[in-house]
Amino acid sequence: MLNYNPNAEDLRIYQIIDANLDRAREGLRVLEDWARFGLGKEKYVVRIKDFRQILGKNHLEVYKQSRNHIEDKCKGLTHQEQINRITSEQIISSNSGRVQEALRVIEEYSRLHNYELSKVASEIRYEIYTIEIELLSLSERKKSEEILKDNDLYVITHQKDNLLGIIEEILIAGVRIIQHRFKTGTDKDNLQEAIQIKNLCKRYNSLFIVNDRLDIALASNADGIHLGQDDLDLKTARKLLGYSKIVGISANNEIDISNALKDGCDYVGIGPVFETATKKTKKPLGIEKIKKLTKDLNIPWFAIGGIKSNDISILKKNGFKKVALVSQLMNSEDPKEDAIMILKELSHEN
Ligand code: TZP
Ligand code: MG
Repeated sequence: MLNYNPNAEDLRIYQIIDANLDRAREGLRVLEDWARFGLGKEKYVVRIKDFRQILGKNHLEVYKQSRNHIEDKCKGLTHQEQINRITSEQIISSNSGRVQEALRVIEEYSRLHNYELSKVASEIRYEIYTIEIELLSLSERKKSEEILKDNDLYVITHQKDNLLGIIEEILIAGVRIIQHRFKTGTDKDNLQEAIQIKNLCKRYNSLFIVNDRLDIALASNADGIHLGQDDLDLKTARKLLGYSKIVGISANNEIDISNALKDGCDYVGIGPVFETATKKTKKPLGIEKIKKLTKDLNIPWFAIGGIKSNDISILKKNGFKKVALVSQLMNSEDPKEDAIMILKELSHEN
């Protein structure tokens, strides 16, 4: 039972609870502000705010009063780790940890005299374990979304002998989105190659996306997957990949695009714009049709199919801002110089 006329031992316990309620609420506020300003995720803001308010209601006067009785000799102590914290991920992790620890302390010390508070602390602690993972995943995805938004050239691989060398040249040129696409070969070899490309992309702060194969995407820790209409459906892919990865969809008509948007895809590839030997069976859509399809599209979209360097200016004149290329760069004599030139063309105001 709560003692409104606390003795020295009660006061020590109440002081622990007082300090940890403050600690938990401060940590929650840090998480809430990241969910709000960093991620724009209202769902998490509402949940975290609710936890802060529950803890606030349980922050009784007797707990607050206890801090006047005993001096805290460790006030103001900091740890080197606090000074080293720089990235938003580190801030989320350390503050989730802070909330979890504080709630555990409250849970233990209030169990005997305030069972209700102990129970609430335990319930919120469990929720924070999940929220921490989800906020971290969403932050990772947000970074990928920004790369997709800020970059206009998306390069897709072809199976080649010197693929790693070509990709590195393209990355050196400044391309920040690479999709690994393979239709033959053993899973073992394809996975090994995917891991090597992933490592290269990481070195150049670039997105690494795997075509078709969710297992290879997962095993190579790709940043996302690209799926066609006959591949695994978007919802299943999202469920298996989690919140941290991006999912791109190939679409060539209104229905595919609206389904992809409804299911929450991160970008779309639309085409073929022109005839292409890379996908011989697909009939080209042409520029006008793609203009119609993308009129109201408000997620990143990449025109794909048969695009050569000298098509970029006409595509730009028609409002196409982003393109995806396979053969133009994979079969180039000088992939680095070609990529630099295409990037320059894409960046021209039009
Ligand atoms: N999807 C639509 S067209 C296409 C894909 C994968 C192939 C594009 O290749 P290329 O060589 O750039 O025409
Ligand atoms: Mg496919």
